[in-house]
Amino acid sequence: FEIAYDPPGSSDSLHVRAARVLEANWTGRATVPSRSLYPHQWSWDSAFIAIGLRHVSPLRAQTELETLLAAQWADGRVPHIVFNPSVPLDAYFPSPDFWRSSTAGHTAGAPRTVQTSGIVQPPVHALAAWLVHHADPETSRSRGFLARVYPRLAAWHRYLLHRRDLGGGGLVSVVHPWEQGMDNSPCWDAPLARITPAPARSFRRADLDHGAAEDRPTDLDYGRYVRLAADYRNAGYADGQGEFAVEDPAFNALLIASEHALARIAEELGATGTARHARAERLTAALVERLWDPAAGMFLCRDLKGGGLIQERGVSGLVPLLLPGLPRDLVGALVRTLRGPHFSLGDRTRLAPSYDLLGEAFDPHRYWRGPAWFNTSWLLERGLRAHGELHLADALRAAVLHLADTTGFAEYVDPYTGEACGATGFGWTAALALDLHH
Ligand code: 9WN
Repeated sequence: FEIAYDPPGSSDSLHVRAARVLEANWTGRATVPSRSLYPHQWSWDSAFIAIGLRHVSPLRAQTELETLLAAQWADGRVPHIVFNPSVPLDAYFPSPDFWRSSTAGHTAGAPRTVQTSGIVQPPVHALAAWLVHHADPETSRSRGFLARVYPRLAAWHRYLLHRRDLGGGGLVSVVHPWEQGMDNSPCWDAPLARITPAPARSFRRADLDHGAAEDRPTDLDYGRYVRLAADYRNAGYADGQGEFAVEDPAFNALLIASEHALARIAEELGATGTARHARAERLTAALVERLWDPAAGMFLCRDLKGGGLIQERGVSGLVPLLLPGLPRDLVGALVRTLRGPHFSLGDRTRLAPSYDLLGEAFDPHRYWRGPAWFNTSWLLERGLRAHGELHLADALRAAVLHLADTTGFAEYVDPYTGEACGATGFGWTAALALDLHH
């Protein structure tokens, strides 16, 4: 008889095509986001990739996270890039000779055997470790996976909570737009405007060898990224001295979700998770207190240097929907905002745009200034489902699967047309489509 559906594993299914991307991007110890644009290991990419990879190879998913955590600094920070020594220096900018982790990062405890960047990315890792464990608890237990990663994840959270509470209100700050992961979001325009850009001739962008200039950040953005990173490096990667400090809703929401996951990991290891759950709850209260904007009906970023909430609507302000412990009325408001004119999910867009459709800076092709990304859609899908918004969650899931597959697993897409932008064969697009396919 005819098989009327497409089960995971059938020869030309999405499962197979997505798994092929992850296979092609696998280096033996980790998965690169893109063979062309991003030929090293990235921190939050690896966490998202592990979440999908667990359906193909739980062991590889565990290795992915362990490789990243092996590059952790003694102060607890998990670097945003772990460099692959066999990739030529000019393949990606900024390269290891810019970050100089083993010398400039000496005091902060950078590892000696691997080269890394000195900034961080959103802490999706404990959440990923917990989900990876669940895919195959037997292999995980036999390898002592959770016991191995737990102390490193705990030190990572400790670093963020102790060294990065720059506002003193309990939330974590990012000190560079690359740390938050949505590099050129209009949310950063105001805090970045105060930064004197490094001269364009002082560095060479490798991204323009692979990506269309109109899909990427501008040279002026890059000048400021370089200035901020160089200042941080020149201060020995010591925290609390830089000119840029922003409390971001997605970064903090991911920390909260990961703190809950870490509590569950502790419980699985026979300890108590009570203190961690309580901490996650306190962080949730701080998130609401410091970043919720009732008029916008969503969370906003707080600029610690310029003072106050940044009046730009980025998708990051919807990501806290992920938290099961969010007050009911805020959940309702977030869902209304997601469906309303600024994001128009299910109406004019099928995946949430990265930035306000009505915002002055909106650009449907330029990176984080409007295009829709698959990681944020995955986070919103999880959140909608957790809060019982099944109709919206189902539609978003279907859109992720369809657009990931038909674009060749694009890095991001035009939120109106679904046209592919950036790289194809992109790691987290393949991984998160795989996860939602299961
Ligand atoms: C800088 C790897 C990374 C993602 C980020 C995305 C982009 C890097 C870049 O690529 O940033 O870290 O060179 O533009 O913005 O979210 O982790 O995929």
